[in-house]
Amino acid sequence: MPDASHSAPRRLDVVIVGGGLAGLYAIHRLRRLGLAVRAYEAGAGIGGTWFWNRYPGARCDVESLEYSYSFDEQLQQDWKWPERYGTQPEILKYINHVADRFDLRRDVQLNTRIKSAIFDAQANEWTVKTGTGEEIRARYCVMAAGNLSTPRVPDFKGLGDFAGRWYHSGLWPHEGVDFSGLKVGVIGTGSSGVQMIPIIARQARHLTVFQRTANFSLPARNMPMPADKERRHKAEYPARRAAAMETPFAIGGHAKPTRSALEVPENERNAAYEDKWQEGGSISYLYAYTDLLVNKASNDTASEFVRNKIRDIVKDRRTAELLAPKDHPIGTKRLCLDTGYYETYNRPNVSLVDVRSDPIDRITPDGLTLKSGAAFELDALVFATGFDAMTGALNEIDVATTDGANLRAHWEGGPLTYLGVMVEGFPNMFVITGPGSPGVKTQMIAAIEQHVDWIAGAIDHLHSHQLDRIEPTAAAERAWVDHVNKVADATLYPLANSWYMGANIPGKPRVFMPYVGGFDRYKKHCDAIAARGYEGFTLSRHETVAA
Ligand code: NA7
Repeated sequence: MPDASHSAPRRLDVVIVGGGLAGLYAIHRLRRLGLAVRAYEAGAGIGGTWFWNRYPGARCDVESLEYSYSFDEQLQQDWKWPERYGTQPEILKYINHVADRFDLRRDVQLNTRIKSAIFDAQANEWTVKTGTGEEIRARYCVMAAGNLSTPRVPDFKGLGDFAGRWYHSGLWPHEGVDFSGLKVGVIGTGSSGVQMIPIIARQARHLTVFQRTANFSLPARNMPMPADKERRHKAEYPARRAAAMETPFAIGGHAKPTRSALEVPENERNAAYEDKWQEGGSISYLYAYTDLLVNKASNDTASEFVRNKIRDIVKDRRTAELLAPKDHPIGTKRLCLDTGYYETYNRPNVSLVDVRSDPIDRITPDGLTLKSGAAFELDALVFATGFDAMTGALNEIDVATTDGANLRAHWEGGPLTYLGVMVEGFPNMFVITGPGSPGVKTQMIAAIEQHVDWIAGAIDHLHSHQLDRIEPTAAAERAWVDHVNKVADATLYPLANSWYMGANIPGKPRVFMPYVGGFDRYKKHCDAIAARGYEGFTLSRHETVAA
């Protein structure tokens, strides 16, 4: 790597951290304001999540006709999704196509990790430094660093001594991994584990799954894209996108529920769940009734239906009971979508080990041992153990100001933001789908477009009013955080120990991070705030000092 520490700093209007779906759209949208922009991406390629997560079976859990950019009608008409749900290679191909089509690559710098971002209050500009010492100065800083981009390998003793190969789902080798003939261990049964386990099971000599928490999973019912479905969807694309904006998950095509699960007789309710189970997809299931995410008794009916499905599918009684989640209501952790997940446990070469009752004690040269002393011989070990979600990427960067603010300190008790988009004390820094935003609870690309469009609107407003600084007030930030908590507390979400809560990272503050009041409500609120002249923000003009 060249040492760029002595060259003159590059000057931009907007420095963007991250070259995934959010960073790329930010380049496109902010360029249209005539701004000089550039994105810095740690990976050797663009695509963020879809660049890194190359584990077997990696696939989006939102249907591909929905999970795509909406900003260009011709793009959405031209692109052909071969399957109901996009695979990782297919989505990465799409992202690369978008980058070429809109000439985005000239403003992306790859293999560049941002180490610090310091706001100079006097000069009214951000100075961002890369891992090689390169310096970039810009009026605005857009953090598009991702919510699930800081892979986490638990701090197990002895990992350095393991004689086999080990992998993390989010850092998967580009050349792939051949597990043929190997004794493989997978730790973790979240979305990544649930997607990879059926595929690894077909390759491995033996697969041992180490499960701490059983997760609910529904059949994806993936299939080749039906031509008539694609035709119908594309004929109505703009209207469908607009309709999605009016839903809580920013996903269209599902009839709005009208009744509580408890208003319906049991046989009728189970028939409705059966229809959703056969249809496949998580939104459809959780949208069966109005109150599945707010009323425990209603949720119990939906949870029990899936537990019974697991008991029907998995032949070994003990394994079935271990796989049937009982410690959280369905939907309060990310609901997984699978292809043959539960069926995999009927294979003779697959075994399930409960590491909740008997936790992993240490990794050994030839496998791992549990606290009880039980030992497992393994040739390869896969960590599907998730990410330091939502705050991990920003906490890895030294974000501070010359006025003495420091983001890690500001977020010590849990992340504080206004609208999930800005942070008090950090002027002109925008976060895409950060904590306090509904992003991770929605069709992410819709949320990304909404956030970036809102930010573009705010910058445009500043410029047209001869202003150059925007920052939320402490009161507005406090009120938003309180609102996010209040909304979450009225739901069942806090009942689960999830990454939404920071519960997967030992020592991380337990704060419910996403806004779960619905994308529709959030978007209207953001629009109203802008229409009222950016209520809750201080907008000002600063005499800039030439550097
Ligand atoms: P997740 O959903 O965070 O899942 C991680 C899994 O790893 C989960 O089952 C964890 O159990 C398990 N885990 C984590 N640490 C340990 C230790 N120390 N011992 C045993 N098991 C452990 O990550 P994914 O990558 O699957 O999915 C992330 C998101 O990507 C997903 O929500 C979608 O939005 C796409 P736990 O539940 O914490 O007990």
